[in-house]
Amino acid sequence: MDQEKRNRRSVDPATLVMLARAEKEGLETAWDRHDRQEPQCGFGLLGVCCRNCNMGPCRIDPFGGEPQKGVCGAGADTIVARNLLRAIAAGAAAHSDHGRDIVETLLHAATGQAPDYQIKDRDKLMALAAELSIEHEGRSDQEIAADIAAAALEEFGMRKGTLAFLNRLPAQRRELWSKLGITPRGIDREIVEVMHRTHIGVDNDHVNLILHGLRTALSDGWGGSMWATELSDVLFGTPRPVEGVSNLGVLKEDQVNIIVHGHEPTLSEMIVAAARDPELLELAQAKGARGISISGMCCTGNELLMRHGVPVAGNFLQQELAIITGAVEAMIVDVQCIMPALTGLAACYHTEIISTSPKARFPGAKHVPFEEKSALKIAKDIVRLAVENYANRNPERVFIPEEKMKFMAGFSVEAILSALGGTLDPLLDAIKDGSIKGIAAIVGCNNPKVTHDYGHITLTEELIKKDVLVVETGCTAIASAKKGLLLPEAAQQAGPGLRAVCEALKIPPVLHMGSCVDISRILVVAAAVANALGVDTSELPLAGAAPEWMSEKAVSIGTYVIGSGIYTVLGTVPPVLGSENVAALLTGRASEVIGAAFAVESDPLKAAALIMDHLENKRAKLGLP
Ligand code: BF8
Repeated sequence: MDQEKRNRRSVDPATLVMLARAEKEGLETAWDRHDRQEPQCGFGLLGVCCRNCNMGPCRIDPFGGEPQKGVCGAGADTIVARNLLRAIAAGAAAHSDHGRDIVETLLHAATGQAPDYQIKDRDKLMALAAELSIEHEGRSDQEIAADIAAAALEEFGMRKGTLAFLNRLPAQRRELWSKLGITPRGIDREIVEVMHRTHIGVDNDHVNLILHGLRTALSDGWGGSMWATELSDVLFGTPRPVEGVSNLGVLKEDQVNIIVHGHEPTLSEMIVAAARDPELLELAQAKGARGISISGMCCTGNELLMRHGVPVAGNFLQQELAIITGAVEAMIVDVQCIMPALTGLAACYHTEIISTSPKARFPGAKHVPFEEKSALKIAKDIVRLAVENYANRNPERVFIPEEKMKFMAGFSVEAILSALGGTLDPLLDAIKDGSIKGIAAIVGCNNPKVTHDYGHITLTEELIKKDVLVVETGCTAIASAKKGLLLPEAAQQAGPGLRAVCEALKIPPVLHMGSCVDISRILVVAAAVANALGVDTSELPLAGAAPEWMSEKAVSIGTYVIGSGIYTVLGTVPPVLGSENVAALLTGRASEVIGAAFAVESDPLKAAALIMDHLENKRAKLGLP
């Protein structure tokens, strides 16, 4: 492949070096497989293909020719809306099922069935108890935690009222949802109802369908994801500012390298503890390694770096490249965003892919079932497997790129408040006087359809230059970490207002707020700012963006962000253009209905301009300079 074509694949130097290496070794990556999919199916891209019953598959001619209806009579509006809803349901399910697992871990920890887990943040436990009106006087932490877990579990299946965390929202927003009939009820219930409504012959009205899509996504953002975040903090500690190192250069030539990849912190926290075990460290030395090095990938990486400063090896599109370094003894995976291609690639090296979740088996991987009741023991067994595998490494095939970059992460809501001196006032004052023009949340994945990390970094740099405070999660935050944007020194690249605020508070202009479920932290900040100013979230100078999104989780996220009143710019096109009505609703009329809409803009510089226009518009309406 010529250099120019390769350079269009990524802006990350470590990735480019490893792509050249992959080519030299004759190994394929997601980029190659994407090229082989071209041209991608036009019906699929437009969302006009329906496979919801066996009279089909049906598709609609997007150019107005025949057919214009599926066998059942469903037209493009119905089909596109139904497909969108199913993507929202899958995304909400992924986040919320992760949330449920964390709730169960807390319950088991509280009832003595998961002895390796403790309550690490008692203050948060007590704050949640107070918020949920759970009695805490004279009761043990375990009793309180068990009640909180029970209250959380209640929200998944059989809720008669609505979600507890909606109380965090301004009254205006809750009233609007109630008026529109989109106040989420049980988390599972909304997801099930998507599957019901999108079955043949149920809901055919695209507006009615999309309203339910909003309700389902809101049950993720203000339910499943928020529970995942809150209770992970209780169990593993609420993040505080912490330093770490990012990119593939964190892998160690002379140590056992273990990568933890996936999403749930339950196992990875134990792996980090197991890697400190003196007996395993001794075994590593006996095998000729200088130590055991743990690094993270994707959102497991984010969970660990937020709480422990564990190095992060890369974001979504770098998972295959990590294996191509030839220096990884084990990649331990749980759920979500783990490419099925990994096992085939690992077979070309000594790397063991170790799957751990009953929900996610990978043919070709070694499966070590993870159980909370013997978490640390299982984690030690897995680490031992990796250590023993060090002897199988072929030093001649080891190729670790040099690139690595320091970062500062750990900006939970609590950490942000503490950096501000315990109150939101300094932030509100900076927004009011215009030193900070607004806040942009940039989140989401990588996608080989667009240049890896280019959208994330370009949009982030452009916005901080214009005095917008940027908060990030997921693969976006890892992109910024690799580029050095998560360092306090990056404030030098910011506009004068933001720079002064960051320098006074000694914080970076881009705050890493965690994994993708932690976008719930961003919702909490948005609600708190709205409450402090006495306005609805939709009136604030806030914006969201997902420049390189690809997963169904991102569809749910985007939907709950606009449902929460926050304008959102997508960098890759969602498969809705086959219905003019659905596209117009999502990018236009939604603003009148819920106070926010999507925009689609693949050029991050133009996306930045859209966001600046939006922020200026909101500021003007609030009478701010
Ligand atoms: O949940 S940003 S590629 S890793 S889906 Fe996946 Fe997308 Fe990365 Fe985290 Ni989020």
